[in-house]
Amino acid sequence: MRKLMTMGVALLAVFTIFYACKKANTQNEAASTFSTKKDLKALTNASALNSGPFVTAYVEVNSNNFVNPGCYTYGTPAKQLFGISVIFAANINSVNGVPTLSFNPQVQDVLNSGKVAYLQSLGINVLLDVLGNHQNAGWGCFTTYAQADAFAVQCANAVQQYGLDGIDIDDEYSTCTANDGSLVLAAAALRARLGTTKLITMAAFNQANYFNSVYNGQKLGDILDYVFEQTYFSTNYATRLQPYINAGVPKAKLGLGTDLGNSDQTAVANYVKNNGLASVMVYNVANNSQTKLSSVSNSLYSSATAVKPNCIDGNGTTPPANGNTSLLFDGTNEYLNSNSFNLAGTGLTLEGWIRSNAFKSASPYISTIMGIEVSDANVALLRLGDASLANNKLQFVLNTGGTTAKKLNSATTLSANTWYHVAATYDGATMKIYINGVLDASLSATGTISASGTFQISRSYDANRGFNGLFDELRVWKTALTQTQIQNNKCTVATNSTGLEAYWKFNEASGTTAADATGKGHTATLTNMESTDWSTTLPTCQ
Ligand SMILES: [Ca+2]
Ligand SMILES: [Ca+2]
Repeated sequence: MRKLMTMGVALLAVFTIFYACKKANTQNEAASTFSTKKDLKALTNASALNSGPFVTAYVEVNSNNFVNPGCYTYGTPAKQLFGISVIFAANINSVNGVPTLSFNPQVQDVLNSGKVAYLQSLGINVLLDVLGNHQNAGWGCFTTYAQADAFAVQCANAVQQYGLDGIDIDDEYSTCTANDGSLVLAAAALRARLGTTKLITMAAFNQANYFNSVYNGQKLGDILDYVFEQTYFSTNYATRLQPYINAGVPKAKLGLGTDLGNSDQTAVANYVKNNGLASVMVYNVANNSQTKLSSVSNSLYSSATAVKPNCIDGNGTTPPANGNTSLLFDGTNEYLNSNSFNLAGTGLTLEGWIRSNAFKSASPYISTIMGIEVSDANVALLRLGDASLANNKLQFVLNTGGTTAKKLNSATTLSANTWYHVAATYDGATMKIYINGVLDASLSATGTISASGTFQISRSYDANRGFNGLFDELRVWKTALTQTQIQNNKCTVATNSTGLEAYWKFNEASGTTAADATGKGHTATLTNMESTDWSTTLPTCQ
């Protein structure tokens, strides 16, 4: 059907959108992250999906901007409304009789645009819906594992190339002869090719017939992460879902769909919440969906849906072409305030990318990177300079007991206008500073960290200790990373990594807040700053 739209015939387009509305999409779950260097963008934010019912956006990208799911939030501080956003849709075409993964120009544009990485930077999992196209090829047509695997390889290559979080199986609009055993072959082949860190979901439309077949001891419901039921025209939700439950799909994998053209958003969300289902699936998220999305968020989270300023349809500067920005500080009164949290324990890492425009030229010669500083007895701070330290040397200040903080200074002097990856760790025995992944300095220390209070970036103690330059990829860990971990994850890291407490990617490109990609709520608020402080000057690794 996507193909038809690319023909640019208005009537066909209207028909197509109407027809597509019968359908919905999918979702997924599970998975964590990983990553080879090649695959850095393909971080899966799936851990966020496990904390309760989540909301899935299904976006018809022929007529809607794929930025929009990132614009809807709820709660205070604001959280992203969607856990998953699905690109609708790629196609399965028949090319010389071979099922072939195909992208129309609109889908190709989304894949190339940086919008995938942008939504991922907000903690949203991005999936590609793959749909039949009125040709003799489709998900339901495979009769052997080898056939299914040949197509699964194409899907896996696309996931790798475009940094996606997974594939949404959508068995519609194929003219092939379908058989009930095809889908379990397809899902098994996809799982083998994608591994367990990617999501595999299904948009299901009266298709419970596929769920009883067994391959290698597994049924379709065993392999899929989520099944999204999408016969929107019925409000008998129990009847819609029961065939899948009967075929072995656990409720915790089921999503229930609602079409924004209908008015049952509250009823669907209540049903999801009250029956332990995984997700509310929303078709079709557009630039004017706020009111109906509010019905969903009010039910699930007792909070209306808000819209970020200068975001809808990519207005303002969201997102930049490459889906990545950093943040520029002026060295005077500009800083970020996060919330108050407690770093007590015997493990800590503060790390990130810094690029100084100029080092502090007046006493106390301090340029703050980040941390908590309440007093000498309550401090965990990474900065440049001190009263008795050069203004271009790093200093790691930490209280691990008593009333005096320990201070570890770097041996290396930093240069202006140069990006450095800096990290400070404490493991209960030693404080260390790493620069560009190389151990630079260390100091014996024992005891439990005393650092509880407001976490700030480019500010500590008073207004005269701001940083003049750029920050990117700042992270706080309640564990001491090893040198290898620091070296391997300088550019990006899984948002659900063990011990990761706060993670600011600064990829918003606009607005007055920097999201905490961990989902732990440490949103940082830009203070005394301007929209021009979002910068496209980036560390070279990104
Ligand atoms: Ca960034
Ligand atoms: Ca500024």
